[in-house]
Formats: sequence, structure tokens, C-alpha cells
Amino acid sequence: MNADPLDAARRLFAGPIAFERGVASLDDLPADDLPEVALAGRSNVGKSSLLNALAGRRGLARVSDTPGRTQELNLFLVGRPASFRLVDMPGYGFAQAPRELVRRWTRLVRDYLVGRPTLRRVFLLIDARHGLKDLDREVMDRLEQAAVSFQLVLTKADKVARVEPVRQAVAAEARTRTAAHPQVLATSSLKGWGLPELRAAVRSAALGLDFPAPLPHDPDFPPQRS
Ligand SMILES: Nc1nc2c(ncn2[C@@H]2O[C@H](COP(=O)(O)OP(=O)(O)OP(=O)(O)O)[C@@H](O)[C@H]2O)c(=O)[nH]1
Ligand SMILES: [Mg+2]
Repeated sequence: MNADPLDAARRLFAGPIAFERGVASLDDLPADDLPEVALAGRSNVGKSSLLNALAGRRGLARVSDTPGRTQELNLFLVGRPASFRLVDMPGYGFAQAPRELVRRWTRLVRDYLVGRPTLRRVFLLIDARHGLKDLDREVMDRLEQAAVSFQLVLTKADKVARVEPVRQAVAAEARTRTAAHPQVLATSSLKGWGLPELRAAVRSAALGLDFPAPLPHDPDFPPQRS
């Protein structure tokens, strides 16, 4: 047994990770036979770059300077045999695309996020330069209403002089949300910052290894002092 979660996650992500398929409609999703973890966030926030950085492989997921690169739910199988799926999602908030296309992506993202029974956690990426925006808050509202657990992750930390104040502000907001994981990670795909911790968070979310968070209505929480 391996006691070090960072090391276990490093080994997992150094192993086989394979593109399974891209789907433009929920009907095309594979059977919900494996746990899933999704990377979501505004267009151009760095979802596909982060997936590549986690896997230590360029070109696994397609990256672009132009927002709107990822247009389908792209599913990746982690491990062989696969132990879970990583899902690279189209971004939201991209106004330049044709209206009908935006509507289709938005529907796809929304339906997947709130309707996939095997979705264990959504990693909601936030650009460290901008912090939380109202669109992100709307997505957080939706996830919360659907009781889908999510964790906020800062991207492009290399682009700001000091990431810690941003991380603190985002973490403070996460604490006001029952569905949000309290840990907010700061990452840079470019510099490799925060990747070991994020790999461990993804692994433990996918495999259900986290200490179960107490539900707000749990009569035994907080523990009663006798
Ligand atoms: N400096 C810096 N640039 C980054 C980082 N991560 C991503 N980028 C850049 O940000 C741009 C968008 O990256 P993507 O990974 O394609 O973003 P995305 O969220 O997948 O975008 P969509 O699929 O269009 O929603 C690219 O030009 C990347 O090179 C980072 O950690 N640091
Ligand atoms: Mg992308």
C-alpha cells in the first residue's frame, strides 16, 4: 500500500491516459460505468492545457490561443484498465462564436454537469488574473442546486505577480458554498506549479478517497460535546 497520495497520483498520471471520444450530445456519452471528473471553466481559462500538463503530455487535448477551441466533451481514460474518466469540457462565456453554437455548447455543458450520475467532482478553473466572475458564480449556483461537488482551481498563476491574495479571496468565497471543496489550488500549466497537488485531488475525487464531508443536515455534525 502506498501512503503518499502525491506519489500515488504522480504514478497514476505517468501511466496510460488515452483519448476515448469526443461527444457533441449527451446521447453519445459512453455507459456510465466509470467515475468521472470534469475540467470546466470559462473559455480560454486553460482547461485543455491543464489536462495536458497533468498527464505530462503535449497534444493529448487540443489547445489554442483562440477561445472556443474545445467544442465537444472530450473524454480521456485514465489507467489501463481505466479507473476513471477525465473530461475536458468546452468553455463557457465565449461571446464571439455564432449564437446557435454557443447555445448548443451551453446546453451540453449544463446538461452534462448536472445530469451525469457518475460525475464525482467538477474542477472549476478560474483565471488567476481575473478571479471569480459572475458567470463562474452562476455555474457554481447550478452545481450547488444539483448537489454536484466542485473544487476551484486557479490557472495561469505565472501571469500574476502574487497569486496568494487571489487564492485567499477565491477560497473565502468557496467557504460560503456547501458544494465547494474548501481547498483552492493555484496552478500554472506553463511552469508546472500546483500539478502534484491537483493530480492528487483529481485522483482522490475520482476514486472516492476523500474523507467524506459531513452533510449540513447530519444530526451528528458538528459532533456533540457531552
Ligand atoms: N501563461 C500561461 N498560459 C497558459 C496557461 N495555461 C494555458 N495557457 C494559454 O491559454 C490559452 C488557452 O488555453 P487552452 O488550454 O486552450 O484553454 P481552454 O480553457 O481549453 O479553452 P477552450 O477550449 O477554448 O474553452 C492558450 O494560449 C494557452 O497556451 C498557463 O498556465 N500559463
Ligand atoms: Mg479547451
